[in-house]
Amino acid sequence: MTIVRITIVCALLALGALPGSATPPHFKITIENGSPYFFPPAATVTTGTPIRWDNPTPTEHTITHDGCVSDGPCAFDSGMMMPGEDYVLPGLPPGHYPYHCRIHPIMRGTVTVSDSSALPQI
Ligand SMILES: [Cu+2]
Repeated sequence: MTIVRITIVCALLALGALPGSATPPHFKITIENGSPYFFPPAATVTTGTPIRWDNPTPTEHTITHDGCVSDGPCAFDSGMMMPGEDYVLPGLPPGHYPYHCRIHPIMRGTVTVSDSSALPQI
């Protein structure tokens, strides 16, 4: 019985480690202590691609769409991201999304989402 359980766990781990066709891989953006603060600062993804921001810095940050603090609409706002945390945004509709950090307004980046049929798959 134990061997069966171990086999199942190993199979599940193997499946989890492999990129699945149903779940597109994350596009990763890393928060940095210095300029440009978000790397890459200008990200281009296709619709349906989740975007993940990692915060390896020792500071709290937010990932806030500019629309959330101007006339809107507000497409996304991570809330407070503590050091070591990440924020995953599911796929966005096509568009241009400038964003910033509420705590450090000098931190700015953009996400451009293109129709997946218009760009070749990476
Ligand atoms: Cu910040």
